[in-house]
Amino acid sequence: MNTASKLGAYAVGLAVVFGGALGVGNAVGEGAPAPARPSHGGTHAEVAKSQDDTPGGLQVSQNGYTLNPLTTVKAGEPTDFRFTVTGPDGKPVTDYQVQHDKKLHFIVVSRDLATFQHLHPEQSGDGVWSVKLTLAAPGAYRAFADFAPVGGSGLTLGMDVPVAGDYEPRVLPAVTRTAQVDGYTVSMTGDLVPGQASKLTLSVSKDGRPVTDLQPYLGTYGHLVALRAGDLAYLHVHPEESDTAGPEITFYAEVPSGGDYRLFLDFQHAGKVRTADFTAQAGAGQPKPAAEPSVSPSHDDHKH
Ligand SMILES: [Cu+2]
Repeated sequence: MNTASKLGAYAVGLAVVFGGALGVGNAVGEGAPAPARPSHGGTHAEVAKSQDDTPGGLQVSQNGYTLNPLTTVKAGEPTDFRFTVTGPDGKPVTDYQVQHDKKLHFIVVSRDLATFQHLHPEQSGDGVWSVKLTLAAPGAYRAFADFAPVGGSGLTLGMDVPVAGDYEPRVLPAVTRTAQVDGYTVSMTGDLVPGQASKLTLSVSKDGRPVTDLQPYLGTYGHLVALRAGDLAYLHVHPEESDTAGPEITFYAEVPSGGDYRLFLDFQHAGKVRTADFTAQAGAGQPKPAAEPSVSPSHDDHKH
C-alpha cells in the first residue's frame, strides 16, 4: 500500500556504503553478535528513511549522479537542448532503466510555475541527451531529469535554465479544483495531507460529458507531476492502476509539508496529449494545522 516509501527505499540504494565491512571480519565466530550492516536485503528501508526527507529535484547532483547542461537557451528560439547525466565514475551514463515507457523524463517549468513542459529527450550517443526545447519568454526556468540508471536507483535531478531578458514573475494561480484545457474540464477531489500518501482523483469531461475513452500515455491513463511552490521540490506521485479509460484517474501524492503545490496532469485523448494544471494547498481543511516537518518518521512509535 505504501508505494511511496517503497520507492523511497530503492531510491537510496546507492547511498549504501561499506561501513560494516570491518566489523564483519571480526564476527566470524558462531554466536558473535553480527554488527548491523547495510545490505541489499532488509536494511534499505531504514537507510531510506533518513534520506527520504529530502524531496527530489532540489539538487543538481545526488548519489554521485550529476546533471550537466550543454546548451544555453534564448527566448523564443527553438533549441536543440543537450545535456548529460554523469555517474559516480565521472562519465556520462548511457544505460538507463525504462520507467513509464521512457528512459528519461524531462520536465521544464518556469520558476514561477506558470509554464510546464514534459519532454522525452533522445540519446544521441556517448550519453548525450537531446531534446527540442522552446522557451517563449525570458525568465528563470528549472529543468528536471527523472531517471534510473541501470544498476542504480531512481533519481530526480534539477538544474536551473536561465533565459536572458526582462521578465516579470507571475503570481501563483489561486487554489482551484477545476482546470480547463482545450475544451476539456478536469476536476479534482481529495486533499493533500503533509507526510501521507494522499489520494487525488481527477475526472475528465468534455462538453459536460465524462470522457470514457482516454488513451494510455506513458503506460497509464494519466501522468501527474507535483511541484512545491517556493522551492520547486519535485514530488513522488504514483498513479493507481485502472482498467477503465476515464473519466477518473486516481493518484497517490506524498507531500512533505503544508503549503502550496502546483499539479500538472498530462492526459491523452483523441490522439493528443494535453496538460491540465491546478494549484492545491496541502494541509488545508485539516483538523490540526500543518505541523513543522517532524525530524524523522523512523522511530518505532510511528510504525503502523
Ligand atoms: Cu515523461
